[in-house]
Amino acid sequence: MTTLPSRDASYDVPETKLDFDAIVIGAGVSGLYQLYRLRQLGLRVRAFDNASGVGGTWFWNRYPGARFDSESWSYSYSFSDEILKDWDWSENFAGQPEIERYLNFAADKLDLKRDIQFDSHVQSAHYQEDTRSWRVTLDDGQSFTARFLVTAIGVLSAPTLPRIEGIERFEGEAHHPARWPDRPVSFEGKRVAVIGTGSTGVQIIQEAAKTAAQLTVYQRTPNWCAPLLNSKISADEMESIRARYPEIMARCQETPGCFIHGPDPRSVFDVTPEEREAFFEQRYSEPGFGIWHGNFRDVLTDKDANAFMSDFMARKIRERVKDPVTAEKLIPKNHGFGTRRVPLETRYYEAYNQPNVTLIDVNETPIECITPNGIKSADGERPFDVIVYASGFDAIAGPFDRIDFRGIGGQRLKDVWSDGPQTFLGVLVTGFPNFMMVMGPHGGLGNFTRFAEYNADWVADLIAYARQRGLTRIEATPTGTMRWTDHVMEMSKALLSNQIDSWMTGVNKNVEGKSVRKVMRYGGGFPQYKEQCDAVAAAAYNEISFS
Ligand code: NA7
Repeated sequence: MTTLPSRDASYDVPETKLDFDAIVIGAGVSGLYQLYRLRQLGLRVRAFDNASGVGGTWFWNRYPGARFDSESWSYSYSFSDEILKDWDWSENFAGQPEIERYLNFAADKLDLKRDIQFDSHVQSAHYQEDTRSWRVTLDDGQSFTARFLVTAIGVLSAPTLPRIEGIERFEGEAHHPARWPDRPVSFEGKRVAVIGTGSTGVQIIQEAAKTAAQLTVYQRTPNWCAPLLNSKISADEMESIRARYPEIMARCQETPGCFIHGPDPRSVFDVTPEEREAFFEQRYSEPGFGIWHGNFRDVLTDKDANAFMSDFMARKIRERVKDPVTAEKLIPKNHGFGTRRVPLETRYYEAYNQPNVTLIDVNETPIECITPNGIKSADGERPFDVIVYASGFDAIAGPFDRIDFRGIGGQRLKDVWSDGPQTFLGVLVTGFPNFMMVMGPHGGLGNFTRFAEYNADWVADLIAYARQRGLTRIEATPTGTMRWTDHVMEMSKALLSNQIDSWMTGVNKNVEGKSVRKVMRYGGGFPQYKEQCDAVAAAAYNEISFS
């Protein structure tokens, strides 16, 4: 257990001389809650966000078809009975407009907006040892100081465009889904191209296929997509959900991904082939991530077990896609089911049976360049009215790379993490005192709100602990960081997903230096993550040094 050093008066800075007690970067799901929690402690807090409104991911990703893949009611904030009581979800998997409304509703209910400065892009944040504070500077030159800095900048907030020559030359409409304009963009009767077939691409493709005159999908890697099976929620159903909120939230705390879906305790090999097939069919016919997070326990950890599931999914694609050549192109060959993020779909595969939809495999027919009129591939130029670059994000550590974070002695966070993140519990970084991350690298990943609430509570408790004792400097010890990093590496070994290129392993071929896989997230699941973090708090934050 760490013994606390006595207070060193020479370091005391009256907190009123700092602009704020705490600055939160980000006003999305995690930033809003963190702001609320810190304000509850009596801190003077300011949150900054790039956007002109709250919502983070759900502010920016306003593309047609954007919606939850988590059950709406399992993604709700759980901390406020009032919010749970007064908000009705209209669909089991709500669309972006409703989610954005929800986050505004929560922010208004808690009167959070008065402490959020919108349209404010944080450019740098530098630690100042003499005052044990952070100086945060915006790109317009405004600068603010605070004792504590909490990042709530998301894991998928740094969109990236494909590295294709000529992007700037295109004269039609071109958008990245995470920078979709705040006005309707119609696909009706247009020639539309979508580059990218991750979760975002899939949601847009199935939507654009309904009205586009011609939809051309440029696919580099197919993904294993599973049925979403969304449905409306009636008033009676909503009342029943509301009555079950305590049970739903408790259930989420028990599963690795904080979803209502947790793994079946059986192995693929414990059952007969008929039972296995029936189980896969059952999962395929149920809404949401059950097929991914509620599968046999070894599907995501054992290649042979995974092969059964991948084979089942391949058969489903062949059944649903009429043209056998197109079907084969849509079946992933370089990764097993669930080893990348599983896109949930609604008649996605059927879209390829429509005469207005064409699939181009860019491995066979590479894109050469973007022209003023469209896209030139190895087999010629296709003209388009709209190009959608559903090309993903510089994920997890990417948002951190985009802000000039500097710790003790001016060391840059980007340099400290050049070989991969090193954190304590995914929350603290040695060498960066009073700096805390909600949903940082090497923390948990899954149902975002569930993880974020836990993280933000832990951060608030840590700050409260320090303030109650008059301590003004919080830093993870090197041994703590080493222990956690080793533990994260150890927990990563079991997961097949860590052997595959995807945003979850930090790979983005459109970003310099991001082509090598790294362990980016904690693989032990939420119950174990919570146990580890709770244990540190219960041991008076051993492995953290205070002064
Ligand atoms: P993803 O899942 O990272 O998908 C990006 C897609 O864009 C993926 O299919 C990429 O192919 C493709 N891509 C990227 N660059 C190119 C180029 N140059 N040419 C062709 N195709 C390209 O991002 P999403 O936005 O779909 O989803 C991110 C998460 O947001 C999602 O998982 C949810 O959690 C919410 P690749 O696979 O790299 O071959």
